[in-house]
Amino acid sequence: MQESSTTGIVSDEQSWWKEAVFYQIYPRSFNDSDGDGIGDIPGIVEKVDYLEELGVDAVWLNPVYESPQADFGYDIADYRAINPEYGSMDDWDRLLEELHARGIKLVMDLVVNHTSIDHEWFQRSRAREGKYEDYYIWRPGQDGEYPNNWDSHFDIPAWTYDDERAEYYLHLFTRDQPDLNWENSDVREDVYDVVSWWLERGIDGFRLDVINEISKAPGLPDGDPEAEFVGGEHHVNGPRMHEFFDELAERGFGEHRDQVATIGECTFIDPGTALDVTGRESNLLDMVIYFDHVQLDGRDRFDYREWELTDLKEAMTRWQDAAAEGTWVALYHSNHDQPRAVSRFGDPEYRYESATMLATWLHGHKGTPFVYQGEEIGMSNVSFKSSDDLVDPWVINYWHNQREAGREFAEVRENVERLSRDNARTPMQWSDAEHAGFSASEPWMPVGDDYETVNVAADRERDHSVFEYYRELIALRDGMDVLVYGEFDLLLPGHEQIYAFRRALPEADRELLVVCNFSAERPAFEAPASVDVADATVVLSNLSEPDTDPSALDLRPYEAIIYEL
Ligand code: TEU
Repeated sequence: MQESSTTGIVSDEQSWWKEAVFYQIYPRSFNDSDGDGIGDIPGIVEKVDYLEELGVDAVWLNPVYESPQADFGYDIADYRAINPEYGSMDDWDRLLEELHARGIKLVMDLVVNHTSIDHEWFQRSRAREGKYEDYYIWRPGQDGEYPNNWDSHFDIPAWTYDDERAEYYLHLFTRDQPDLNWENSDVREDVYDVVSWWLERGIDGFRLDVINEISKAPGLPDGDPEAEFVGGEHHVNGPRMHEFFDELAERGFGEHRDQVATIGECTFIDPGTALDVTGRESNLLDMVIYFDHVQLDGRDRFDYREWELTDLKEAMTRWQDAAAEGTWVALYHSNHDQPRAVSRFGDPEYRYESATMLATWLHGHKGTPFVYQGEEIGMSNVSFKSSDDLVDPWVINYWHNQREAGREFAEVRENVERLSRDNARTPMQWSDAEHAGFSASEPWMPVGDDYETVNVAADRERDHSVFEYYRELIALRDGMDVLVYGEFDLLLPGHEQIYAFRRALPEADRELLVVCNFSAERPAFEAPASVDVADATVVLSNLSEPDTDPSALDLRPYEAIIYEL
């Protein structure tokens, strides 16, 4: 397994995936090698040296399987084939080889709550063919109405009527993503075969999409179809979840389970349930992707609301407490489903400062940091001039509902610009060349307006670049057990501008103090009496000439400093 870290004295059990920094690649928007405007696998291969230079240890690749792309790959038509737009299985083999040659691991996306309507299983199920008849969740309507009052995550009813079968099928996401019926053991066996098939190809793990939704509530359908629709939080953590998780771990992951990383995306999860699924009750997951900190601004309901820094502290600390109790968490402030962090938690006017402060803040917590493509150069949200600019099915549903309610696009534009997933999916900005160096032709999504100044090539020319700072921060984690395994202790919990905390690994006699200014102002930081700063030295800071004495700091806008105590 993993090379052990330098001090060798840690309280937690060591694992490569705890010590790693992951880089997330959204293939459609990363790098286009063949000039069709769509990113592809050979395009990723062209950039493996870039990943090595950045210093990441593992890649999480969003779905690259055959798919009609109704939800851009989260609607899978064939789990064992590569989407032709992205290349071939040979290209994928090459990618794995090139990453492994550089010591970088590869984690794939496992989407088995649902498939695409184009999947052969669904085609056979809708035709009631043999064992496939119950592969999905089919129900008759209730007097011409939906089978129950469940709403999908994407602002549409969770049921769609299929003319061929003359029944409704359940879909917790788009209409093109029917939910698999996990109650059926044939379905489960087929899923386990898919998992083993990929593990045998030598991958290093899976990120498991919405995995806590696979077990649906008992007695489905229930609920009054005429009652108001209820949302996604009602169909998570179902009654057979632990049983299915254990079976998947045993029969799907089998002998590979201990070597690979399993990262569970768990919607609406609480810390107690996270402890359960990371070992207390079932042993499928190594770590969870939780949502509290990315729902503060209303993103789960597509309805922007103001939030305060103390809300963020509470959301993160709940999960740091869970980490202390023995669960492990994925640390992220960005991904393909989230608006860009610089716009959301920082300030694009202070792009360098806020991008680097947010990186310090995130990587400073206990857990495994994930860097989403473009984050390492401080890419920010984009503007949507009209409804024609919307691409993601979720935001399109939201807009259609608003339009039906009589609203103009101008009235919802702010919500869309702040919260849309499209913000994260614009092409990676490699240079100031046409189409940001992403493609030789018009990309599938427009490039960000700022690509001429915000791009990899330009960033690397700068004295202080976001990219260079990420490199330093990622390198710092290597051999710094306190950053990986140290206890987390929030300081100044009530402060609305400063987010400060301590990390401590008493066994190794190491202690860090992390101070982050989340504002464009100059708040004063005063070290609490409980923190001994007498021997403090600066380990890393995002601005030059940081104050070497943390007992009383006059912080600059978006300044971040890590001290060793
Ligand atoms: O995301 C699940 C998802 O949509 C979450 O954002 C969650 O449902 C929401 O925050 C709750 O309101 C995963 C993938 O990351 C996403 O890209 C897919 O669209 C989705 O599953 C369906 O596969």
